[in-house]
Amino acid sequence: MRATSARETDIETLLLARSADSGGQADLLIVDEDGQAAARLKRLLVADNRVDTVSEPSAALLAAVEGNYDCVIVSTGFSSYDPLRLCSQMRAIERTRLLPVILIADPGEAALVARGLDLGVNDYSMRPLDRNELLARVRTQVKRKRYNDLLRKSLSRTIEMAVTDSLTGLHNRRYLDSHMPVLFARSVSRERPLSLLIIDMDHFKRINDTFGHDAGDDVLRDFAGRLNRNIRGIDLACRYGGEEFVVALPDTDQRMAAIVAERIRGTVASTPFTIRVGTASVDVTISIGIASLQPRDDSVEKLFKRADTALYEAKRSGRNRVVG
Ligand code: GH3
Ligand code: MG
Ligand code: MG
Ligand code: MG
Repeated sequence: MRATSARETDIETLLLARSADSGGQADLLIVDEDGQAAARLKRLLVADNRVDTVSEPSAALLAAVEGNYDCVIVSTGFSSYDPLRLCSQMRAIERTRLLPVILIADPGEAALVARGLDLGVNDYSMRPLDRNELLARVRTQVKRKRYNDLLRKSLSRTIEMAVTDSLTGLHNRRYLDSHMPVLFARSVSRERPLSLLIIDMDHFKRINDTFGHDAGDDVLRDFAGRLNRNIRGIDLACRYGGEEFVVALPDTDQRMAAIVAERIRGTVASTPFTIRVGTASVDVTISIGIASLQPRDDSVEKLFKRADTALYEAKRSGRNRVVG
């Protein structure tokens, strides 16, 4: 993978910050038991933001979870409810874990505010409220939240790229290697079957040599599509390298795996592959080796080894077949 220079990272961060900045109006949720106080607070904020108000703490939690708010502003004025409970509940729920909370408190409530900050409240404002100060505090929290959202999105894209094969969109070997031990351990502990298919294209060199490398790539992409259409959502298909693919089939014994493998082999052999060279299409076949978890298996490697031996046997005995 290409190394990213410090300068590029700086520029990326700058772009991120700018796009986080350009949000315009923010979506705010005011939580205040006192309807009139909530309306006053809303008037302070509404010129620059979209503002909803809610008076019940339980309704507030629901709104925070289900709404798409940038910041929640909680008044300490509840008579029958600890406003900090709402804050800790929000911190305990994944959807609202990082949602900014600003506390609106009375000057005598310093201890409550301190406890709130300990519980994950992000900021506070004391009554009587100053409009400009409050707006500045809200803006800061909204900006920080949007920036973090963007960073998280960009990070998950990076992670996804690291485990995806860019040619076919299937998982790559790195992903399979990290997940096979998990599937293996789960199958062993639940005493459930697990099967593995190793698939290798037959005489793939000939396809490259005859039609060119781009045509070979077309075949690999087309094959990935056919593979995906013939397995379940819980199956794990990956391009293991070159023109070799591996499929892990949880909850699938050897007999069922053979049926799946035969279906995949058939879908390749029965329909020629379209390639970009003229209007040409090319006949492709694959060989598949199968192995299924056995009681004496103590590692993923043993399973791989048996599937590999079966694949070798499929090649040796004439290709375009399933062995195992
Ligand atoms: P067989 O497996 O049936 O024994 O024959 P084969 O010709 O497929 O054998 P081998 O595994 O030795 O060759 C695989 C070829 O696949 C060699 C390589 O040039 C080609 N190949 C590997 N990766 C890619 C790729 O990403 N794109 C293309 N177009 N070709 C690839
Ligand atoms: Mg080979
Ligand atoms: Mg091959
Ligand atoms: Mg090969």
